Amino acid sequence: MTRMRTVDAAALILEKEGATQTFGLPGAAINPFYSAMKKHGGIRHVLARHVEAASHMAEGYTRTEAGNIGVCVGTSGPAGTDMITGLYSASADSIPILAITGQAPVAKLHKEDFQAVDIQAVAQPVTKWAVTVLEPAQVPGAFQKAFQVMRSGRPGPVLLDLPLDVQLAEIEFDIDTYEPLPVATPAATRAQVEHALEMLNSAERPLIVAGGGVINADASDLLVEFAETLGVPVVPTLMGWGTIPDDHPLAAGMVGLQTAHRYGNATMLASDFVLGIGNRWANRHTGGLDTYREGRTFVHVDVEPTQIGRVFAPDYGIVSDARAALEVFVEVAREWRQQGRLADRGEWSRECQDRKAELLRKTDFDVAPIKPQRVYQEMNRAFGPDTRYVSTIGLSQIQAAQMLHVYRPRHWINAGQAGPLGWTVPAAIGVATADPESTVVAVSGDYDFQFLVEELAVGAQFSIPFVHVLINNAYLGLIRQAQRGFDMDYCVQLSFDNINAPELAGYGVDHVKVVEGLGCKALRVFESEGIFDALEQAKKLVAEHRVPVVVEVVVERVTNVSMGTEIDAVNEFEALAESGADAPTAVAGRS
Ligand SMILES: Cc1ncc(C[n+]2csc(CCOP(=O)(O)OP(=O)(O)O)c2C)c(N)n1
Ligand SMILES: [Mg+2]
Repeated sequence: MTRMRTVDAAALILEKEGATQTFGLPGAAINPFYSAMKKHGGIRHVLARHVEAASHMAEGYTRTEAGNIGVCVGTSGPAGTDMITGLYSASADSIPILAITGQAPVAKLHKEDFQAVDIQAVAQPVTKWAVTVLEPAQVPGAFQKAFQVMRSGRPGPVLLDLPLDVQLAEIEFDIDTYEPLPVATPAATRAQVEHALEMLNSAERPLIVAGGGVINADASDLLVEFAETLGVPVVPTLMGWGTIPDDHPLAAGMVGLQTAHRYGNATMLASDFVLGIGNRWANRHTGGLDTYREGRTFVHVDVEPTQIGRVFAPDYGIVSDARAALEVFVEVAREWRQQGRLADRGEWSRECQDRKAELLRKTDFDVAPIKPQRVYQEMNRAFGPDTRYVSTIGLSQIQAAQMLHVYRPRHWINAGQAGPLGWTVPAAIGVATADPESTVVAVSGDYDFQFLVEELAVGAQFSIPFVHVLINNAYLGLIRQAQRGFDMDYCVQLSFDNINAPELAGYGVDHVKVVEGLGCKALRVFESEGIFDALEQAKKLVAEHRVPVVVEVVVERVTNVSMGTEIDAVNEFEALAESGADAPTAVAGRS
């Protein structure tokens, strides 16, 4: 046993648990923890410019590699409250991040001390566990439990709040014999898997819906193997996108009201059976449940027991980690194939492929001002299958999901449920911190970009390289489109005549100047022909300068994007592809 401050024990535990990348900013109440990080020497720290951003950076970092846990650190009071959006986002998307906050001394907690807020209570609904640690000797146990909680069952964030005197107190602690606590991983039994497979086998047009739980469990390879063994098409959810490569013959497209493919929805509507694994029947995926469920049998596999039946009662439910379930699904499916017990799915999967080749949206527009669809077409050309895309919300994110292609798990990193504006820049910083060698490409609308734009300086300061494609329509585009139902265009304009930049012709903010002022590189494009060259140039600038490089594409002000309230009633506002030439970067037909 060694006598040390609790914060020194905490730093040693972070190292032993493998969580050595922090994002945050100091304040008086968290300085002891910062002194422990300095003394330890092995905990890396990226200094954010806003605490909310630090929490999104931690989430981006976690989501990039299996096993990663990003840590965000802040002082007492407003730092913790600034992190709440990040904790909500991580919690909603089942992503473990550890938030560490400073706090007023224990004896001052009820005295309205400076920056003393009950962050434990505030954070509780948006974490798996939030606690103000009142006893110094409980600090090691609190950290140990935090990692167990974050990794067990449905993963999610934890907040540890450390009063100043608790941080400074000395305890006896032995890191050499410290062991991470066991992580609970419920596993499907063979009987459960056989029952589910019997149901699937007796269906005529079955689908597998693969959710983010498959990616969290690092089980994408098993999912693809399972689908291939059965010959059954796969619909990835927005959180599961990348589980199966878009150009795989069994990739059937995404389903939903917004971030969906025409062929994905048509295939769902044609199906008679759905096996959902690690998904949560999100309302933007299902739309109206009557339409989604009609004529279909459902099996739901989820790691969290209370998720089964939360949105609707499936015909059969299995509580299991996705990897644990898929191991048994693959084993039984292989046996059944050998025994000739599996139904032949050739015709059904060919039908799905035909829809994938035919039901396309047009991207090959060549007009001025630029139509945003063209931007995604050029991105498909410029960025390869190893690209990690990062996006959040807005028309730009919706069209990105409709038109880009994703080939690998953890290569579409999107705030799926919470969709907090401003998430993209800091999340991309977290992703590029975790994986500085692959191409990281952020996609934002102008408003999302402006929310936490100051974080670009963090990218410049710490040499964090990524390309940021900024689709500028000078509008809160998604909300403008939503306001059509109210017959109004109210408080959604971002346009103004910028007295310093008349060349922007009323588009308002001069993003190029802002970006350059923050120490990054920026390119601006007004014409379709220039998009591809700008993206290529951005890749070169990223390689040369190792900083964020923004490609601002000034697009038409108003583009109404395909969406609806039912999966059989998605409104198509724009021209559809009539031949392959209209959608030259669609993946159908490549397989
Ligand atoms: C914190 C927060 N406030 C409000 C919203 C609602 N919202 C969703 S998209 C959007 C506008 C996005 O505009 P922009 O980023 O320019 O994207 P566009 O739709 O124009 O492509 C708003 C206000 C939100 N998601 N998050
Ligand atoms: Mg916009």
